[in-house]
Amino acid sequence: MHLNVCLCYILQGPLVGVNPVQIRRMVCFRDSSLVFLAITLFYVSDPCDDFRCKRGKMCKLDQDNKPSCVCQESTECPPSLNEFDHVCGTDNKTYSTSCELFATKCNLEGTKKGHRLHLDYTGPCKLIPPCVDTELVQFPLRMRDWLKNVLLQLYEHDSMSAGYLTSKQRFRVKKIFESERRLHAGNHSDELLAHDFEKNYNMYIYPVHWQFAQLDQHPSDRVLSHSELAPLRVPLVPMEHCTSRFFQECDADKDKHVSLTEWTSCFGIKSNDIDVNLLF
Ligand SMILES: [Ca+2]
Ligand SMILES: [Ca+2]
Repeated sequence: MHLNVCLCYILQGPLVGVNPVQIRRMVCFRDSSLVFLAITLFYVSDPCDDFRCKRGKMCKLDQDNKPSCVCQESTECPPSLNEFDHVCGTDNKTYSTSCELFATKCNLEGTKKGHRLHLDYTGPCKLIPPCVDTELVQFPLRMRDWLKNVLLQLYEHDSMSAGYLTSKQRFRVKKIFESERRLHAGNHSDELLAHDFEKNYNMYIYPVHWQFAQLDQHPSDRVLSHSELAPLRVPLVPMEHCTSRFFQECDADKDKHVSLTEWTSCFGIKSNDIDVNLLF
């Protein structure tokens, strides 16, 4: 009878929705006036819980309860909340969400179209003016200055509540922070930025290495893949129309990856100043 009460509770009560495999043991007992149900739940960890799939794929259990990654259907993606969720693909097509784009790419796996499809930039597709040679030369001037300022901001933030930079990183940024010769954040002319790079060259070496290390995480192999570059490139493209061309040309040997040597050279860092120790 008690078992019936328990089952009834599970079917009708607050445990509806609990996966039955999670319920290992039920103990039902009665005291003088009330029926108490004590249900011990052992949450059997779902094999998919710690199983990582790349974007566009999701974990599914096969017949033997083993996890594997399968392509997500774009119709299963959460709907976009607003137009800020829209992304533009390299096929120049606007997708409602990045989930839709990666699901589409996954379902095209093995085809040329799928291989070529990447997330180009955030927001709906728009006309991006071509980047001419003179503009391309100016791009790293601003980018270098921006990297330096991002690091300085993190340093200042860390002075109030630590967390963004490691002690090694803090030590390196401290030198830049304390230099009175540094160009302070702001909109500077390209001439001034070029002059500052020449005058304060040493100050720019670490920020360029730091950004590379931030991106080189999947895997950390001293080359940046298209998807590793994405966190930097994707939000930048709609604002800086030379972004795509800059990173394309950074890949000097055209192997579709940007090596540390290619990266530092793009930012005007001399080969003698490439230092892998700065990546840690
Ligand atoms: Ca990498
Ligand atoms: Ca390359």
